[in-house]
Amino acid sequence: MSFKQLVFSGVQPTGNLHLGNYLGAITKFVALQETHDCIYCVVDMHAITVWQDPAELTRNTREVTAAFIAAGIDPKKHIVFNQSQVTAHAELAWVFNCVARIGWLNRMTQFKEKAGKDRENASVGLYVYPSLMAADILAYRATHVPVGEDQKQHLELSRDIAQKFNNDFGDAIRAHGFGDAFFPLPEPIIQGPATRVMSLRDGSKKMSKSEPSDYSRINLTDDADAIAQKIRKAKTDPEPLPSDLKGLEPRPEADNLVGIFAALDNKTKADVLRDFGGAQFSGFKSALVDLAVAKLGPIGAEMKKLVQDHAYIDSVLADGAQRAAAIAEPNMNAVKDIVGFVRRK
Ligand code: AQP
Repeated sequence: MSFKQLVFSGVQPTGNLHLGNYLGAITKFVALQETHDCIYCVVDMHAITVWQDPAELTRNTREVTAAFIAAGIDPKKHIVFNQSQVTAHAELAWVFNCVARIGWLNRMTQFKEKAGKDRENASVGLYVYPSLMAADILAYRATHVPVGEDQKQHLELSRDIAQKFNNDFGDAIRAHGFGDAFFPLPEPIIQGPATRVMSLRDGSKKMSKSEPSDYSRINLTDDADAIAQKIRKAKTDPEPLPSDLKGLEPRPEADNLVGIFAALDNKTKADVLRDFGGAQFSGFKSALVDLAVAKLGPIGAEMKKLVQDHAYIDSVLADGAQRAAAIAEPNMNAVKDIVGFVRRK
């Protein structure tokens, strides 16, 4: 069965939105608007899988929404909303909790990293996070999901859940007239030179919201001085930049800065090395500061302005939620029929 192409993705409102989120996800969201119908979600229910201060959660939800709009997402042509306003996410996640296997969830590296050594004390929500993520995507029967490299494993699990649902309920799916498969197997879109932006302090760790050192990341709300300082202090090695990609392989910090430059300038890493091969880091970092300030400065300024306007942001989310629910609810009703739940008609 062929499914209408539809893009879905989400960002958690957990504060410190950074360059990794921007290059790995949000720039892809913006580009896909030209070719696809898109649904972009502020995933507040995912956020509470680890403790969130309630007032901060509200503030961060508005901030991610402002970032989407400031980066160029059009909430009128496409859909922007926060997850908790559409009940189908939680309803479908429960069904998927009963489809996914414990053995599948036990393999998830994000849970292992976030739960750390004190696993017994992690929330149940953190453990079943991937079921909710599958529900986010499949409530809309979305076919394409732009994400950073770190979400690849969760996307594979979403495909496994969709496949098992289609198999387990195959007879009912056919009986209700949906052909051989009710859910598409969603495809990740993980492309370009910055699918895994690394910490500016340590080229072996991903740039992350929760890293205590603010010097490890460029926040989207950083002003020009902060961007310049962080790039100038970024860890490097003493060698000049290499002239080809092979030369970047053993040099994670150099590789990261070249990848960031390439993504910000819409180029490949090879293009960047053609221009800067043999250059010292001081000169390359100055060019990167100019580029990052030119690209991120206007977005940060617009974000800060938009986020003040609670009435506008909340109206975008309410309108988006209404349009999202209009797609998700019929799908959820079909799932209930397929599973055999008696429902109010
Ligand atoms: N470093 C990164 N490089 C490229 N893409 C990244 N993404 C996240 N970090 C990088 C992508 O951004 C999208 C939204 O991410 P998220 O909000 O779901 O999660 P997060 O940024 O990983 O933040 P957490 O989990 O709140 O905090 P940390 O990282 O501190 O544990 C996703 O598409 C993601 O791939």
